[in-house]
Amino acid sequence: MAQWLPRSYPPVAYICSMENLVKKIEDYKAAINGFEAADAKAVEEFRIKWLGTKGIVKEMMGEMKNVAPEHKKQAGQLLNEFKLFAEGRFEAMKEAAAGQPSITGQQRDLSLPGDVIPLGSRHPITLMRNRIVSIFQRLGFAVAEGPEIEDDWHNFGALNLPEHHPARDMQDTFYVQQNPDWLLRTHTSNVQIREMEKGKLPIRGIYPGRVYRNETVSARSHCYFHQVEGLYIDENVSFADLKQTLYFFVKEMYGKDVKVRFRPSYFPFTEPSAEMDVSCFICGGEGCNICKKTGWVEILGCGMVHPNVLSNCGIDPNRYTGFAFGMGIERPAMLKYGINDIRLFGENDVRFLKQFTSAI
Ligand code: 2NL
Repeated sequence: MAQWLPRSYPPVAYICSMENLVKKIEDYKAAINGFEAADAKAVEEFRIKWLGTKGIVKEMMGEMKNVAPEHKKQAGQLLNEFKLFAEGRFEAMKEAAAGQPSITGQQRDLSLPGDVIPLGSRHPITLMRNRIVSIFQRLGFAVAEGPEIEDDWHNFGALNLPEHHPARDMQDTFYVQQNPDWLLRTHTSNVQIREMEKGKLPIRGIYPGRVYRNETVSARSHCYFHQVEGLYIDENVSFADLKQTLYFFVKEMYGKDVKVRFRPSYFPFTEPSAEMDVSCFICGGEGCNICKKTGWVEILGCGMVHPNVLSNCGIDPNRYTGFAFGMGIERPAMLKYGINDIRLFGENDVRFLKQFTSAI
């Protein structure tokens, strides 16, 4: 064979220019980036199309023979990079399809904002309860809670309610069918009785909670509602202490210009007993629908703890005296927030509840 002939014959046509290769890889990358795998089947199809034995990456590798020798190194690097890119996308899709988000996937935008977690809001009854309770806490009253299912003694007997008091009637109280001694408490006084029975004096406490009465449900009354009661027992506690404590409460709650009056009243568990009114904070005492044109709104009942109640709890009434009071939460909450139907409190309707997001 003649020595002068070229080493290969016929001469190789280097048909794949670098320009074409770069352009081709760019187009393929764009196609891969635009591809979204809906499910595992689509991921597998992606693998076969791009990474399979007859896939595009293999085919591109085959193109190497058409690249001029002086460009082979650069082309090899480009193709290798492209292969890694396609493999990376495939791995990310596989993980995503398996329900595991890939944090290594190059296509994931980690700067995107997270999912919004909707914030709840406090219930208007909770807002009003906290408001009342925190005023008494500042005077040194300690918060305590107790059971909503109670026995007859802690709800009625210890509170000096005679055997045939109308409040004990089935008409007014929910009894537990399996045990006639058990009932749903009708006030939070059961908590005070339990505190007094512990025998640790003095006692200065505030007792919020849910109570139950067998009432027909309407816009104005419900079969369950909320109360705050208070109790202060020590040596030498007088009616003057009761008045000053409640004056302070009213000024903090309704403002310093509000007037206060006490009316004599009757409760079996206090003697003497009174009801406390404040000058109407809606009309300022002029007379409106809320105060029924009287200029006064009743806000709580109170009195000196009956000596029988103290002895019932093992406290010596000759040494100790005390005062107690009780108020509802629903009515002041309705007046403050402009709520005209008591049933709204218990319906758990988000359209109602979310209106209190920024209320205090
Ligand atoms: C009202 C009136 C009141 C009490 C509750 C009480 C508790 C014990 C002893 C004595 Cl353990 N008294 N509580 C006293 C007077 C009135 O509530 O109108 N509540 C909504």
